[in-house]
Amino acid sequence: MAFTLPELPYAKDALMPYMSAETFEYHHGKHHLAYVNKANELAAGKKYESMSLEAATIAAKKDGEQKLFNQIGQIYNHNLFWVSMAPNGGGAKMPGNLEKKIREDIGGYDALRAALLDKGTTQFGSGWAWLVLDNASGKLEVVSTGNAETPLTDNKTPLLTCDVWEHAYYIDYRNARPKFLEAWIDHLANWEHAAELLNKGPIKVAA
Ligand code: MN3
Repeated sequence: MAFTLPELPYAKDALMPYMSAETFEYHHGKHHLAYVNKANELAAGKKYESMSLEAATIAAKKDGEQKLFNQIGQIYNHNLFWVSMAPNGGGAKMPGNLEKKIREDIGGYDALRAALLDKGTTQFGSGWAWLVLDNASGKLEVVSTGNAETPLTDNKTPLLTCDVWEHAYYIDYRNARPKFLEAWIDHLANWEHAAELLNKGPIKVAA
């Protein structure tokens, strides 16, 4: 079994009222688990089984293994999503290194918040909103990706991500994606974790 479902770093009801235990039961316990099971099925006997998750994501993309990439990319994206949230997260208070870098590269917290809201809201259909470090320029950027796509395959280091597939918010917010995004940024975003990833610098993935 190459790919595994990680434990949540908090109890399923720890993010209430902004994300319910029921959402976690479906999103982590069924959707994410299904990606893991399908990835293991598709990767069986192939080189991807013995790679790190990051390397397998990049390799599947590069090899044009789209079916496999969809599953592995979703595992990578969800793994980051769970740790991109924390009880009592969100808001403008964040570690100094991240706050300073956001001020320099994006123009400050208000601009970051507006950009995440915009990217998450305007991503048509399923996808993700991200705060990333561009490995080439060394600057922070806010981007969106569709379906299972991840900035990891575009020479960027993901620091924080918000899932904007309907399954991420339909139980708690119904069709109101902007309300979900606002609550996510104001009350859930795990800036501490993003700051730790920023401290580590550009992600290095062995080919
Ligand atoms: Mn999801």
